[in-house]
Order: sequence, then C-alpha cells, then structure tokens
Amino acid sequence: VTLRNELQHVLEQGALKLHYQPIIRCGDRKIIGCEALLRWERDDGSFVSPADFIPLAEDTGQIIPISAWVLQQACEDGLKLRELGDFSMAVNLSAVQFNRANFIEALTHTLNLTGFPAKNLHLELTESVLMEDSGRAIKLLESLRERKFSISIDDFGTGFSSLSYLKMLPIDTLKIDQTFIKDVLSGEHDAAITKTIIGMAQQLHLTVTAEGVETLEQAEFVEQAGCHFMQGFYFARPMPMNELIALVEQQK
Ligand code: G
Ligand code: G
Ligand code: MN
Ligand code: NA
Repeated sequence: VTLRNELQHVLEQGALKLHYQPIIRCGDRKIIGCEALLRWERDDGSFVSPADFIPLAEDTGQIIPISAWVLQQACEDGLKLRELGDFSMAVNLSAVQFNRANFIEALTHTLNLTGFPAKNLHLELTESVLMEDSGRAIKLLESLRERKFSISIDDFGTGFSSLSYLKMLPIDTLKIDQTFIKDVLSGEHDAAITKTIIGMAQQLHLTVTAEGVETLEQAEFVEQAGCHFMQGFYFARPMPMNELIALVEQQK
C-alpha cells in the first residue's frame, strides 16, 4: 500500500492525533497558550510528519476533511484548557483550506458548534499562502478580523513577502522562523535579522513569537531583543492535551 492509499483511511481509523506545544510569555515565562500540531501514527507504530502528508492530502483533497477535524479537535481540546484560564489555541492552515470559497463559513461553523471564542483562536498562515493572491488574502483577513479571529504569519522571514505589503495586511502576530533562532548566538546575520524583525513588529504594533527556542541562551536573547512570546524544545515539545493541562496546573 502506498502512503497515498493509507492516507484515505486515517480519519475513520482514528490514526490522527493533535499534540500541543506550549507558547510561553517572555519575562515571567508562563504558558499562555499552545499550537496544535498534527500527528499521524501508522499501524506499525511509526509516525508520518505533517510536512510529508499535508502536501499529499492537499493533492488528493483529503486535506478538507482533515482540516475540519483538526479545527474541531483543537477547539474542543482548547475549551478544556480554557477551564484553567484565558489560554489561546493556534492552528496551522493549509493553502488549500484558506483558498476554499467556503473557508470562513466552515471556520465559523466549527466555532459555533464548539463554543470556542474566535479571539482566542490564532490562525497561522505562511507568507507564501498570503502572497499567492494578495488581493483576496487582504479581503479574507479583513473579514476574519471583523469576526475577531487572530492572525499570525508563520515561518516569518523565509517567504520574501514585501514589507510594503505586510503593512497592508490586517494581522496580529509574526512568528519568527526557527532557522533564525537556531543560529542567533553563533551567526551575526541571524542575530541581526531576529532583532530587526522584532523591531519592525514593534513599530507595526504586532506581537512577535520566536519559534524553535532550544536553549536558555536563545530564550534570553529574544527576551532582551523585546520579543513577546516564545516556543521551542527548551520549554516543551508538542504533547497530548492532558499532559499540557497537567503542566499548566503546575505553573499556578
Ligand atoms: O510538528 P511538525 O514539526 O512535525 O510540523 C511540520 C509541519 O507541518 C509544519 O510546517 C507545521 O506547520 C505543519 N503542520 C502541523 N500541523 C498541521 C495542521 O494541522 N495543518 C496544517 N496545514 N499544517 C500542519
Ligand atoms: O511551520 P511550523 O512553525 O508550524 O512548524 C512547527 C514545527 O516545529 C513542528 O513540527 C514542531 O514540532 C517543530 N518545533 C517546535 N519547537 C522546536 C524546536 O525547538 N526545535 C526544532 N528543531 N523544532 C521545533
Ligand atoms: Mn506553526
Ligand atoms: Na513556523
């Protein structure tokens, strides 16, 4: 069986799971929310990375039911987390999902169904998805904003989006790509890029999240540079919601 064939049955087999990586506030280093990350566990116990199966699912159309499942599951789990406080839930959106004509209706439907508050749902989009058809993207983002959703640009810095265009986008957060954070202490350029993105975000009144923080030194660097939030293996790896809830209960 090919991966493509296996993929057809993942949903009915319950082989997809969401893990959640904590997002930490700079300064007091408390968990303020999480990002939902999709996991596919195969029968033999091996895992397929979403980086490998999302493109395949986009190709076959499976991305539609998978994305719907992700949204609903993330909202349901997010509500459990919200019993402990005002936590946010970030979800990654695929290009195909964002480009569907009924994207906003589908999103609104899931929120109505679950009761998860739009303002606490952070929609992560990459620069390339937004650049494909920037006119349409601006209109969509404006209507998402009217509905109080929060928008983040994921993997920021890797997508060559023009800064004049960035200014026009109604977004809330820039997530600095982990490739910059990785070498922030060893590479002069990465340190400069990271500081520049943070400075620019502050000027544009956007919040900034540093991704891929793996060491204390990297955490201290981005905190000193004025970053707002961070995320990475130094704090925690993606984990099941019950483990995240236990972690949040400990930090009280
Ligand atoms: O968690 P991990 O490093 O394996 O994620 C690999 C890639 O898959 C990342 O680019 C991440 O944004 C993406 N990804 C993870 N979960 C989802 C999801 O639910 N939907 C989409 N579209 N992409 C996801
Ligand atoms: O594209 P996106 O930013 O959504 O991808 C998130 C991916 O990054 C997930 O696969 C997640 O497991 C991974 N990730 C999260 N924190 C770290 C980290 O500190 N180091 C590395 N190498 N990967 C990380
Ligand atoms: Mn992401
Ligand atoms: Na990212």
